[in-house]
Amino acid sequence: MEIGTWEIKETSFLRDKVEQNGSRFLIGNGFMGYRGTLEEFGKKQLVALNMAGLFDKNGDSWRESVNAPNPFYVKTVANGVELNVLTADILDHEQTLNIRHGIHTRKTVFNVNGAKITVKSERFLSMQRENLAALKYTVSTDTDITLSVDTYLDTDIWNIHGDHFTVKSQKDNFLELETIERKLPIFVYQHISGLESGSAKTVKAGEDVSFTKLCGIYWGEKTVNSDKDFSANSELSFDTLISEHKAVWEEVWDNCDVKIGGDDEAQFAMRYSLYHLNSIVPRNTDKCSIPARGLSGQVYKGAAFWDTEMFMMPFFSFTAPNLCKNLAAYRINTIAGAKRKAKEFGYEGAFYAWESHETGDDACTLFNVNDIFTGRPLRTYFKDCQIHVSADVVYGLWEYCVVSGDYSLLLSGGLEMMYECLYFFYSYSVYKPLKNRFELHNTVGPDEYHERVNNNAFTNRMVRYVADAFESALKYVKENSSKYYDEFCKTHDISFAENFKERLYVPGPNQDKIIEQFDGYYKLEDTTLETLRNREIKKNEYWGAHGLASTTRILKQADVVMLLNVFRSEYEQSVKKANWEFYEPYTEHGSSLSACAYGIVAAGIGKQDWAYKYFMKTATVDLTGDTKQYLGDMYIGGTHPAANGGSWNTAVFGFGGVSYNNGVLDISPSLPKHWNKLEFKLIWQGIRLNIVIEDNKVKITSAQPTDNIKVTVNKKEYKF
Ligand code: IFM
Repeated sequence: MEIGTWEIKETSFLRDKVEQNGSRFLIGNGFMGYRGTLEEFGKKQLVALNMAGLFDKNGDSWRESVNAPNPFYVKTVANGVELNVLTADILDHEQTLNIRHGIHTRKTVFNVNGAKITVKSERFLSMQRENLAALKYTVSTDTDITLSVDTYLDTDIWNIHGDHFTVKSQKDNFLELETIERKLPIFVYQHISGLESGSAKTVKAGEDVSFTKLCGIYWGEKTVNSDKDFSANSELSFDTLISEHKAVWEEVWDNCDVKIGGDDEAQFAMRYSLYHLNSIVPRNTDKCSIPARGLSGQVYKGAAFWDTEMFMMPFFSFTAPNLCKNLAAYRINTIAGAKRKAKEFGYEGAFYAWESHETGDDACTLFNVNDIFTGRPLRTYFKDCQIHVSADVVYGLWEYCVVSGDYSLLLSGGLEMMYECLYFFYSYSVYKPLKNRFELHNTVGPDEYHERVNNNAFTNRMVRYVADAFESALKYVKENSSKYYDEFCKTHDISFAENFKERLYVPGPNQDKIIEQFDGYYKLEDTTLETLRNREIKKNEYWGAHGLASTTRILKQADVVMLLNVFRSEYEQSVKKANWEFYEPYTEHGSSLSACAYGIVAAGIGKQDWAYKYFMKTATVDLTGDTKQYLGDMYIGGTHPAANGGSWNTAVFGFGGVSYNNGVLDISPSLPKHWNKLEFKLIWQGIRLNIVIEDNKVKITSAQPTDNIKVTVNKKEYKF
């Protein structure tokens, strides 16, 4: 694969890369994502137009996001030979993704009995009109040929857990569908210009056959009047549509680009990560969040995890607060599901879904991985014990408020949500009278290989965060909206909060400065990753759920180091260093969420080489495809938005040294040795800042008045 300034290019057709390139060459507009497959592909090549926020369940299978019919399917036959890279003779092939503008192109030269026939296509999902998908397709030839080109809305698409719609009616340019479970309507339109689809004709040497195809995809309430919307859109030319689409992308880059001097590879990987984040974030709704595999398909059921709040929202809160607000509001909107889950497990308050769909009910099952030896489902405790998710959700909301300075969500369910999460933790906790403290037992921390542990340091500290954040939020509401505050206090018993906060046990550093990941971690077998790999009997064996790692110190992903990352201003350098060095050799990085935490903490403790290594690992994850593809026998490929967010976090919080405490934004950079410049944008409390770090100097500029914000560099205050 070749990498340019703003594009990736595959310069030959590689059959064994079809699946990986489907994710690498993904285009998306937040409403839908289209895998980087070729026009002639179908289900077997994992073709999918993955819809954000639309879910369905077929029979007893897992509920998952819906893939709509393929708008870009084209079947081209020249002199009786189908121009299909899978079957025809290829002379030349190029597949390109332009990440500046979210445009996918391909060019393939086929040899059909001596005739050189070139197929070119260009496609995008409009950032300006979210329901619109557009394709331009051209065939040219150096010899006279008979050619037939056919394009339609193809239902031969990839699904992991069964079909998700039935066809209610079908006309030439329109498909009316209905989802199986909730009977939601999906309307798909097409408008083709410049082609008589299907009919064979003679094309002379040197001539082109070219057409454009616009498709409109609508579901749920949006189907009402969608015919009018689509016909208005389809009156516009491909060129007009692509220019407005590009203009939106230009604006996106203007708000979020990160420039790295002296390292083209890192520069591209950084932008590629930002491209993915911006392609998949919902732009016009607070009814869905970002799935753990973005819009690259149905892996992980198309559900949103803690990945959004802890790994992606920092980027959006600093570069696109309006979008971040929607993500925070999604959790407020789905609190009913979280309350149902708490009740189901015998608790109070709001226990958020480990895998969240549109209602907030949990898509995660109690048997979420299959045993590779027996094929039987394994009992996993992600759903019932990974309680930190309710704290992560609060973290996402509260950090958004602090960074943006916009606290309005507190009055539209935010304060309530914080309260319900805190109350959930209170109901989950165990009071130890002899120690006079609350503990959290039977939990799963980020390291999912050790299930049902007591006092996981990360989880307990996150719960303390919820208690602190709730206290601050309550104070804010009291000072700014006394009526709301009075009503809230009348209707909520907040008397438990202070006591719970004060007596909640948070494991701290021991004498050797190490924080024990959970009670009893030290007693586990002290072994190495290599030993565990050698013990594997079968490839893709799952190491958790009583598997290989569960009786050892080997961890799946950053756990204590995740704690040190989230609360990096709280722990002394020596504690961070000791723990980083202690846990690093034990960490498998079996999750793409792991590397950035190690990278950020490393950057803060002077381990620049390590930080760079982990930065590159997180930033290139979707370029190299160097991640686990299977969990047991479950396919888990696709894109990795948490790692994409992790790239920004490592660059800005790690190398840029950005932190904020008590209303002050600080920039204390430490760049990798070979970077001669790092430039990024931040919106801090409504003020747009441009930050350039170069020659050991930090230059901050803003086009807005900055009198109301406080910014320090290396902890010294400057006026600018
Ligand atoms: O949320 C993560 C989890 O931490 C590790 N397994 C994959 C999930 C989705 O990315």
